[in-house]
Amino acid sequence: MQIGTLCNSMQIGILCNSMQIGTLCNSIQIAIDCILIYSRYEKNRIYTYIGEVVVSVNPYKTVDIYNQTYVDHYKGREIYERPPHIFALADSAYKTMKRKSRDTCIVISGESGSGKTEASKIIMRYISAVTNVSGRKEVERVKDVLIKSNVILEAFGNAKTNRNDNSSRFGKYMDINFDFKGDPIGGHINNYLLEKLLSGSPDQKLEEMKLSRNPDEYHFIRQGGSPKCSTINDQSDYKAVMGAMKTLNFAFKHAETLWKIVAAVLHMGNMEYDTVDEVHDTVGVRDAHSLKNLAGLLSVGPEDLKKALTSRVIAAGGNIVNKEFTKSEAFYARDAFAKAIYDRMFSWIVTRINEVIDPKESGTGYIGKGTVIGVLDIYGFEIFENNSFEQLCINYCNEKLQQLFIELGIAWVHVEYFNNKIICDLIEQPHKGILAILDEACLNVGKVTDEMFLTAMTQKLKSDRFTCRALSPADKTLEHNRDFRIRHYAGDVSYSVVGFIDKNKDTLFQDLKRLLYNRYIHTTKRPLTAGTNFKNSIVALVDHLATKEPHYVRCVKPNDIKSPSNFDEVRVKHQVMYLGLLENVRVRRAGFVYRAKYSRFLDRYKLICKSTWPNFHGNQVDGVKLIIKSQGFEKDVAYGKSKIFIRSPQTLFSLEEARDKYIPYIIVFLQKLWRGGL
Ligand code: AOV
Ligand code: MG
Repeated sequence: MQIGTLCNSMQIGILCNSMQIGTLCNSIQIAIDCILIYSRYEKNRIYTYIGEVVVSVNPYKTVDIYNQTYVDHYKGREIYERPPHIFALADSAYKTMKRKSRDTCIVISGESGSGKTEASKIIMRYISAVTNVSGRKEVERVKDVLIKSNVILEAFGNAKTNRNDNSSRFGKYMDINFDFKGDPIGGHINNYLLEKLLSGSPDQKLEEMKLSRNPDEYHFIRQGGSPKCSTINDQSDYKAVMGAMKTLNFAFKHAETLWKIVAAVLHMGNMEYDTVDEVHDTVGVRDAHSLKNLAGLLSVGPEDLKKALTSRVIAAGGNIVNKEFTKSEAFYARDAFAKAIYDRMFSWIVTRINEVIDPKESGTGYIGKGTVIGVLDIYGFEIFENNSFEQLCINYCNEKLQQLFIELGIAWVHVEYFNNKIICDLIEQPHKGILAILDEACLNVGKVTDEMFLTAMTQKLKSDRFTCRALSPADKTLEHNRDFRIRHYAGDVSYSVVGFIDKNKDTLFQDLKRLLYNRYIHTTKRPLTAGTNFKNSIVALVDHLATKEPHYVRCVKPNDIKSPSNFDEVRVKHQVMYLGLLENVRVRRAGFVYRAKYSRFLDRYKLICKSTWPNFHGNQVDGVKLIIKSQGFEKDVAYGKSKIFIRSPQTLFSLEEARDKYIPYIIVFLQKLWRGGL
């Protein structure tokens, strides 16, 4: 606490002093935040408040802090009344939603393996534990379905990676809908950017699917290097998934189809090609047997499949001709095809789950959507040794979220902060931004190389946040004619353009589509690129979040060795920086724990002040000022354009208490009014 006070004054210092002192103070602030996080982590206290944000450090061990005693401890309490805990944040989001009938959301970010998905599950379980006190059967069913839907999504959407044994390869946003009593009645899921797969099913299934138990036999699984994983029990997980599918009413034949598709994708990865014509560099499928297997799983003819995998139909000079693939084209088509099948399957699963959890289907009889708590579990900022298109998308998404965080927090008060908008514009602006330039490069299939795209960016982008040039001859972070660098809020990131065009195009060759859909698709409309699709979904997400009252969880990974007893200070410092906690600190220095629109504040507290009760006819700000004055809190508030800001939680508690005190009188007042006594 003392350190905090010391730094308060330092932090204020940097806002008015020179940049250099600012940078120095930034690192002092980061160091102090790290000390604070560490001193709690050391005592097994994995949660810390930094400003309004809950920082969660992955304990990499079971900590017994989520049982019923803890639930009771946090249920219905004000956030600052109890030690920092994710339950306090979940309860705060829930209370706001219930008390104020306001939609709220919880944004969870952090790097891979930092504990985001676990945090989102803990929040879901907490909400499940504190709702449905009257024990309605339909509500219990809704809760069960919501929790089980997660099991299915994880089964198909998670994979073992170097950094996390159970890594979500998709970003997930889930709305939970509540009725007026505050009980869950359904939900809705959106997913963003899915990557790849791994699975574990019993022998009989494998036999049917013509699959082997040894994961090393599959090219796609082998890619990861280490498919076996001590922390994951495939057999029991498989049972849990099948159980979850049953709860969600997946028809048996649908579940079968899903496993078939997984099998097909694995088989597809094993497809090999031999050169059949050296001169024209054309290929044939090496193994007729696996081709037959795959055709069987996809329910298409082997000959048709072979044709689609080794050639494609193109329009040339008004004629339709069959053009054979070169070997590299064939491999590319194979992988694109497998990826697209998997991606579509995952989208199908999400659609199906959404049908089941739709509030209209809940059986609770509740009409409408009620109020909502949204939970966002999304990858945080990524800086690797080699950064590519995926990192650009992820980092762009984080810039957008950070911008929203800043806008919702301090739009009205002057605090010097990193302006994310400049970077968002650099990436997303129509016609001028990086994604637009990339889309343009993708229009000329086969003619524009990644390197030409890089040149186009250099010519068109005029921003000091973007460069293709190394800082000095000694600067090895930027390879000439291959890399570009962006100055993100969280730091500088160099991206390699290799593969950008292919990844952005991400289109399935038309013949493969035709084969699967069994009909001709008219190709007049160009499909949207991966980058544009991602941008559109993130813009929609941010717009959606902006309508809600936000709560933030920032997850921190204490070390890279999944150890429960190792706190790597350098790694944690980086994360404190990337997670935007510093900006959050600046918002905190401005120092307000609560904000509300004038109209809302007036409605809620007008009853505690004689001059505003029962109706105040003047300007809303004046009404709010009268209420504040009547309680003597003038020094603890600030007035923004459309909102009032309150500095300390105590003020808020006192306002609430006063309100509770007056409510019985109001009821008597209203009763008299109804009886005509007034
Ligand atoms: P992520 O969601 O942030 O990574 P997870 O939530 O999957 O990370 O956490 C990774 C692993 O850390 C889990 O499987 C647990 O073993 C452990 N863990 C995390 N939080 C806790 C906790 N509160 N208590 C106990 N163990 C925990 V990624 O999806 O890879 O971005 O892509
Ligand atoms: Mg995850």
